[in-house]
Amino acid sequence: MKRLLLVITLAVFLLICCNQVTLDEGEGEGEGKIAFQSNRDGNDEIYVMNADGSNQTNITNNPAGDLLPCFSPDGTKIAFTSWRDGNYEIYVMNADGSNQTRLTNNPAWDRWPCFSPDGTKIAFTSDRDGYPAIYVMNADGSNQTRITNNPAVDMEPCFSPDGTKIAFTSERDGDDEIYVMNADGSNQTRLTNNPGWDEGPCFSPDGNKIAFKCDCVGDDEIYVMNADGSNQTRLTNNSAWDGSPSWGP
Ligand SMILES: [Ca+2]
Ligand SMILES: [Ca+2]
Ligand SMILES: [Ca+2]
Ligand SMILES: [Ca+2]
Repeated sequence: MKRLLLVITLAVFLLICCNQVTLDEGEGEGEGKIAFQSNRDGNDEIYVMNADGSNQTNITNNPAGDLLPCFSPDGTKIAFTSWRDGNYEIYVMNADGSNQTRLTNNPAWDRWPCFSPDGTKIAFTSDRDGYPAIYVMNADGSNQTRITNNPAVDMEPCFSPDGTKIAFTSERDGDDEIYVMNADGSNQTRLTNNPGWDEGPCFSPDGNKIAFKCDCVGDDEIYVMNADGSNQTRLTNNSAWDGSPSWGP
């Protein structure tokens, strides 16, 4: 159940945090759009819609699972995860669904793509080396490089607004905690140290703070902290599930 909740949390987080990008007018097909995942047509597909919910359109139309969309910052492309070739791979397509192209190609699970702020790189999670780790590749799929090397689960990469750092979630210290590292994988630093599951890091637009989710007090609540991990403050306080923080501009 925990694992299911985690997967759902990650999915929702990525859908929201990665995709609610307000795009400058005229920059691309995806301007002002929200990409999301739905199985309303019988299997998981990537949809886009206007920010007011109108014009919801299935842009993958593939019988395999298509999930975890992430808009490029200029709105022209969407990276996503698909099972269409027999295991999870990272794909990219134009914002209208055309030109769907596979970027990874190996029997491991490659998931959770997220563009860098300048659109030149995609961070993602893969277990190709035997354990889920964070990788970065160029946006065309070249130069796929593992930047974490811990046998525990590392996942949910999220670039800082200036592109110099990546926040992520790791189980390396026994339960999920939020970590941050330089974009090349150096200087991996734990930011949280709570008994619960700390997940879903999301930078503030100025990069000074990180929102995340933790069940530290018995159920899932949204927290915010300084980007160095100090001053962790609970923002929600109720018995329902609270998660998937996304920091607006
Ligand atoms: Ca599909
Ligand atoms: Ca794969
Ligand atoms: Ca924890
Ligand atoms: Ca709650």
